[in-house]
Amino acid sequence: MNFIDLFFEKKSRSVAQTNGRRGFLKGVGVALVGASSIPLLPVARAADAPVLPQEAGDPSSCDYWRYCAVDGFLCDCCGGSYNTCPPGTEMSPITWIGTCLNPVDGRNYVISYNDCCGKTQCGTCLCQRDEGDRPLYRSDKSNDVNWCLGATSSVYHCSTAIVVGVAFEK
Ligand code: ABN
Repeated sequence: MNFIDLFFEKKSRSVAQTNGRRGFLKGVGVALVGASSIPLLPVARAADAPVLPQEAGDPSSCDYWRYCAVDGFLCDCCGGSYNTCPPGTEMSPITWIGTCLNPVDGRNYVISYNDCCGKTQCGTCLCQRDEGDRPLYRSDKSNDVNWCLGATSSVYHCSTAIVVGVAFEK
Protein backbone atom coordinates (compact mmCIF):
# COMPACT_ATOMS: atom_id res chain seq x y z
CA MET A 1 0.00 0.00 0.00
CA ASN A 2 1.33 3.41 -0.83
CA PHE A 3 1.25 6.52 1.29
CA ILE A 4 -2.01 7.88 -0.18
CA ASP A 5 -3.90 4.61 0.44
CA LEU A 6 -2.65 4.52 4.02
CA PHE A 7 -3.58 8.14 4.59
CA PHE A 8 -7.20 7.72 3.36
CA GLU A 9 -7.64 4.39 5.18
CA LYS A 10 -6.58 6.03 8.45
CA LYS A 11 -8.85 9.02 7.85
CA SER A 12 -11.85 6.81 6.96
CA ARG A 13 -11.36 4.70 10.07
CA SER A 14 -11.09 7.71 12.31
CA VAL A 15 -14.26 9.26 10.80
CA ALA A 16 -16.11 5.94 11.18
CA GLN A 17 -15.03 5.70 14.84
CA THR A 18 -15.94 9.25 15.78
CA ASN A 19 -19.21 9.54 13.78
CA GLY A 20 -21.66 6.67 13.98
CA ARG A 21 -24.47 5.94 11.49
CA ARG A 22 -26.83 8.06 13.57
CA GLY A 23 -24.48 11.02 13.33
CA PHE A 24 -24.28 10.55 9.58
CA LEU A 25 -28.09 10.38 9.23
CA LYS A 26 -28.44 13.45 11.46
CA GLY A 27 -26.01 15.32 9.20
CA VAL A 28 -27.98 14.30 6.09
CA GLY A 29 -31.24 15.45 7.79
CA VAL A 30 -29.78 18.83 8.72
CA ALA A 31 -28.46 19.29 5.17
CA LEU A 32 -31.86 18.44 3.64
CA VAL A 33 -33.82 20.78 5.91
CA GLY A 34 -31.26 23.54 5.33
CA ALA A 35 -31.36 23.10 1.54
CA SER A 36 -35.16 23.21 1.47
CA SER A 37 -35.11 26.67 3.03
CA ILE A 38 -33.06 28.04 0.12
CA PRO A 39 -35.21 29.09 -2.87
CA LEU A 40 -34.24 26.91 -5.82
CA LEU A 41 -35.19 29.13 -8.73
CA PRO A 42 -35.14 32.89 -9.24
CA VAL A 43 -38.89 33.04 -9.92
CA ALA A 44 -40.89 36.27 -9.82
CA ARG A 45 -42.92 36.47 -6.62
CA ALA A 46 -45.77 38.73 -5.58
CA ALA A 47 -43.40 40.27 -3.04
CA ASP A 48 -41.18 41.35 -5.96
CA ALA A 49 -44.00 43.46 -7.46
CA PRO A 50 -42.90 47.06 -7.98
CA VAL A 51 -43.86 49.80 -5.56
CA LEU A 52 -46.53 51.83 -7.30
CA PRO A 53 -47.22 55.55 -6.86
CA GLN A 54 -50.49 56.85 -5.47
CA GLU A 55 -53.41 55.32 -7.41
CA ALA A 56 -55.55 57.31 -9.81
CA GLY A 57 -58.85 56.21 -11.33
CA ASP A 58 -61.76 53.93 -10.59
CA PRO A 59 -61.05 50.16 -10.76
CA SER A 60 -64.69 49.45 -11.56
CA SER A 61 -64.51 51.63 -14.69
CA CYS A 62 -63.25 50.28 -18.01
CA ASP A 63 -61.16 53.48 -18.37
CA TYR A 64 -58.99 52.54 -15.39
CA TRP A 65 -55.33 52.56 -16.53
CA ARG A 66 -54.59 48.89 -15.71
CA TYR A 67 -57.30 47.67 -18.09
CA CYS A 68 -55.66 48.92 -21.31
CA ALA A 69 -55.37 45.40 -22.77
CA VAL A 70 -58.25 43.62 -21.05
CA ASP A 71 -61.07 41.65 -22.66
CA GLY A 72 -63.65 40.44 -20.16
CA PHE A 73 -65.85 41.22 -17.18
CA LEU A 74 -64.08 43.27 -14.51
CA CYS A 75 -63.74 41.30 -11.27
CA ASP A 76 -64.00 44.61 -9.39
CA CYS A 77 -67.72 44.64 -10.34
CA CYS A 78 -68.20 40.94 -9.54
CA GLY A 79 -67.37 40.64 -5.83
CA GLY A 80 -63.58 40.69 -6.24
CA SER A 81 -61.20 43.55 -6.98
CA TYR A 82 -58.93 44.59 -9.82
CA ASN A 83 -56.33 42.12 -8.51
CA THR A 84 -58.30 39.50 -6.56
CA CYS A 85 -60.90 36.93 -7.59
CA PRO A 86 -64.43 36.92 -6.15
CA PRO A 87 -65.02 34.36 -3.38
CA GLY A 88 -65.69 30.87 -4.73
CA THR A 89 -63.62 31.36 -7.88
CA GLU A 90 -60.08 30.31 -8.69
CA MET A 91 -57.45 32.43 -10.43
CA SER A 92 -56.15 31.02 -13.72
CA PRO A 93 -52.47 30.09 -13.54
CA ILE A 94 -51.94 31.10 -17.19
CA THR A 95 -52.69 34.61 -18.45
CA TRP A 96 -52.56 37.29 -21.09
CA ILE A 97 -49.92 39.95 -20.54
CA GLY A 98 -50.27 43.61 -21.53
CA THR A 99 -48.28 46.82 -21.05
CA CYS A 100 -50.18 49.86 -19.74
CA LEU A 101 -49.15 53.44 -19.10
CA ASN A 102 -49.73 54.63 -15.54
CA PRO A 103 -50.92 58.24 -15.86
CA VAL A 104 -49.62 59.16 -12.41
CA ASP A 105 -45.91 58.50 -12.98
CA GLY A 106 -45.84 58.21 -16.80
CA ARG A 107 -44.23 54.76 -16.63
CA ASN A 108 -45.31 51.62 -18.44
CA TYR A 109 -46.17 48.59 -16.32
CA VAL A 110 -46.51 44.92 -17.28
CA ILE A 111 -50.02 43.75 -16.40
CA SER A 112 -51.13 40.14 -16.08
CA TYR A 113 -54.83 39.61 -16.91
CA ASN A 114 -55.61 36.49 -14.90
CA ASP A 115 -59.12 35.14 -15.36
CA CYS A 116 -61.19 34.00 -12.38
CA CYS A 117 -62.80 30.63 -12.91
CA GLY A 118 -65.38 28.25 -11.48
CA LYS A 119 -68.59 30.32 -11.66
CA THR A 120 -70.66 31.25 -14.69
CA GLN A 121 -69.74 34.54 -16.37
CA CYS A 122 -70.24 37.57 -14.14
CA GLY A 123 -72.17 39.55 -16.75
CA THR A 124 -71.42 43.06 -15.43
CA CYS A 125 -68.76 45.59 -16.44
CA LEU A 126 -67.77 44.04 -19.75
CA CYS A 127 -64.56 45.80 -20.75
CA GLN A 128 -62.82 45.39 -24.08
CA ARG A 129 -59.84 47.70 -24.55
CA ASP A 130 -57.59 45.28 -26.46
CA GLU A 131 -54.38 47.35 -26.62
CA GLY A 132 -51.74 45.17 -28.32
CA ASP A 133 -54.28 42.47 -29.08
CA ARG A 134 -53.88 40.45 -32.29
CA PRO A 135 -56.40 38.18 -34.04
CA LEU A 136 -57.11 34.79 -32.48
CA TYR A 137 -55.06 32.99 -35.13
CA ARG A 138 -52.03 34.59 -33.43
CA SER A 139 -53.02 32.84 -30.19
CA ASP A 140 -49.77 33.89 -28.50
CA LYS A 141 -50.76 37.55 -29.00
CA SER A 142 -54.55 37.37 -28.58
CA ASN A 143 -56.44 38.32 -25.44
CA ASP A 144 -59.63 36.65 -26.69
CA VAL A 145 -58.74 33.42 -24.89
CA ASN A 146 -60.40 31.68 -21.96
CA TRP A 147 -57.43 31.31 -19.58
CA CYS A 148 -59.60 29.16 -17.30
CA LEU A 149 -58.72 26.32 -19.66
CA GLY A 150 -55.57 26.09 -17.51
CA ALA A 151 -57.47 26.10 -14.20
CA THR A 152 -59.35 23.36 -12.31
CA SER A 153 -62.64 24.64 -13.74
CA SER A 154 -62.72 25.93 -17.31
CA VAL A 155 -65.82 28.07 -16.58
CA TYR A 156 -64.91 31.77 -17.01
CA HIS A 157 -66.26 34.33 -14.50
CA CYS A 158 -64.26 37.60 -14.72
CA SER A 159 -60.80 39.09 -15.31
CA THR A 160 -58.26 40.74 -13.00
CA ALA A 161 -55.41 43.12 -13.86
CA ILE A 162 -52.31 42.51 -11.75
CA VAL A 163 -49.15 44.61 -12.03
CA VAL A 164 -46.21 42.22 -12.32
CA GLY A 165 -43.40 44.60 -13.16
CA VAL A 166 -42.14 47.78 -14.77
CA ALA A 167 -41.79 47.64 -18.56
CA PHE A 168 -38.38 48.81 -19.74
CA GLU A 169 -37.75 50.42 -23.11
CA LYS A 170 -35.28 48.60 -25.36
N1 ABN B 1 -59.79 36.18 -21.02
C1 ABN B 1 -61.11 36.58 -21.10
C2 ABN B 1 -61.95 35.67 -21.96
C3 ABN B 1 -62.58 34.62 -21.39
C4 ABN B 1 -63.36 33.78 -22.16
C5 ABN B 1 -63.44 34.01 -23.53
C6 ABN B 1 -62.77 35.10 -24.09
C7 ABN B 1 -62.01 35.94 -23.30
